[in-house]
Amino acid sequence: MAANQEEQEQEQRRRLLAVATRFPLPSGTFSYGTAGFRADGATMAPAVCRAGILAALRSVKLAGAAIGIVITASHNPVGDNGVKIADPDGGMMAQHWEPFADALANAPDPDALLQLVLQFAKDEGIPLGGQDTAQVLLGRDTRPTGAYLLDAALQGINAIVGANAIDMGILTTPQLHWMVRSKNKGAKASESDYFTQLIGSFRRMLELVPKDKGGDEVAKKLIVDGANGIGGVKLEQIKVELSGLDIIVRNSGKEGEGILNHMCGADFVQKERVTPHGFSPDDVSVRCASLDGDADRLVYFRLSSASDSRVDLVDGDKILSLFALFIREQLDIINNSGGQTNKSLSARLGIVQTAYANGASMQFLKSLGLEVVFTPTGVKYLHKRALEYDIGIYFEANGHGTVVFSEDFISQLESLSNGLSSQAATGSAQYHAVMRLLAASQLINQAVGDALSGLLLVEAILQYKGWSFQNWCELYSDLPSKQMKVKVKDRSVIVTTNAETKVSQPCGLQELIDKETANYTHGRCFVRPSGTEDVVRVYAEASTQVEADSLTKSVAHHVERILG
Ligand code: NG1
Ligand code: ZN
Repeated sequence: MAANQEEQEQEQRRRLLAVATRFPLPSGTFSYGTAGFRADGATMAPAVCRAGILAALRSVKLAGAAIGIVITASHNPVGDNGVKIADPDGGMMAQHWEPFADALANAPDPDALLQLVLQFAKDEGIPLGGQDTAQVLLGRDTRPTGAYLLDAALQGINAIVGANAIDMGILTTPQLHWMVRSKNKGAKASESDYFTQLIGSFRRMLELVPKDKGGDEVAKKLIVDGANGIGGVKLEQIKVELSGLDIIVRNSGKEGEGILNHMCGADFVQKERVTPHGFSPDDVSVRCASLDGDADRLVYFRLSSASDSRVDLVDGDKILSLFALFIREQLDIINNSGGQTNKSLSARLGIVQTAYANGASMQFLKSLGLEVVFTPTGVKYLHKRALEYDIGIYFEANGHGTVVFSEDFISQLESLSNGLSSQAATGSAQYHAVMRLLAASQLINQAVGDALSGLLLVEAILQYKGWSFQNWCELYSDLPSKQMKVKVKDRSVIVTTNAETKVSQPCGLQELIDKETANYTHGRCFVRPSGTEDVVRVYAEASTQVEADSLTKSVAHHVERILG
């Protein structure tokens, strides 16, 4: 072995041992779960440092492509924190690296960690010790433990020889995913590039609103609950440039406005169905939206009346339905222009949901003749499935979702738009529909669900359709539903199948769920272990709220009794 190479290998070993010694492991086990490692922020430094090592290794493995690290615990309480890794396309880290992520995070001592890395590098053919072999972009949200954990991640990255860490600052989760994706496409990838793309494509969408629609009929006022997180801060920064909208941000994260995700934010509004902190009876009938703490979830709502705190909710399923209607309409205009069917564009449109999607949304989408498929919970599953279509739309009921377009479909759109403009057909309905789809593909964040870009797409579509919040709400009526958490000794005892709709273990539990469900009209119920919290989740739907509550309660009772 060349002396130089041997020296570098020595250096690599030394750095790994040193960093692992600096961050001894606390008690408890880390599991990569649905969305990375999460725990009490004060205990997270070792896991975050190891995630830094992991991200750098992944970049080396992928020939120096940029990898992302986001430090956030999303909609969870302010004291929690977490870390997750973005792959070069801006999506979640490939699932086959998760077992290594778990092993690395739980390696009991520095020597075990070193051996694990060396063995993994050998098995995966990762060349260690080179120059400029890895780049990792980092972002974090506004949590108080963020800066301290960012430092742990930097130390982890720098423990891999040849790795470069680039701190992108305090960002929404989807901004960092977008930056990773853009950088690897060779495109501009700064925050101002992100804003330019969002604002520019939103404007183009509004310019394409037919003159007889939109206008004054659609209320311009929108109140946004920023969950006292980073999304509100970013929205405040760009709102003056969003002509056509009059945005007011509440729970904006400013000193004294409240606590991150506490009694506010998308998770709170979707689960509790009551007005978030900071809203008053004066807001009745105004269109409102709620983001979560890291701005990758979005729901809409309206105060039902001045006398109580309940809201009319528009969840992820209804956002998805709005997007699906809009995209289908544009495809129909393109293919059936002028009354004659003249298929210019072939596009497979697919809808991806999870078991938490309200049954009424699934019925509605199927009644439109759309292809609807289901995956387990977690955007990593939904996103992957959506990529199988020319246009894939996915959403979780909680408001996390986006639209992905295949490269082939985008090139078809671009050549169609070129063809139409050379035929001097830029005034045609067909051309406008093509341009709307192109603008939507720029506006929506194709890397990951993004509350800010999703909100602007919703607003543009409402204007295009000339729809009020009420029109949108009335697309279909949600079936009453209920979700509960059950604390158990070991949630991993529950094993599910059929996109998590059936329990295969422990034996007998599914029979009990079936028996309870059979007592209710339109009853549907399933249980699954959470991938982010130490709980089992129980979800049920039925024809009335009282019945949905009672079905959830009786099944939760069985879970408690069997696993408690
Ligand atoms: P878990 O804890 O696995 O249910 C929750 C959400 C997911 C997803 C992840 C990541 C529900 C029922 N589950 O996962 O949809 O958003 O968090 O944040 O909303
Ligand atoms: Zn989130």
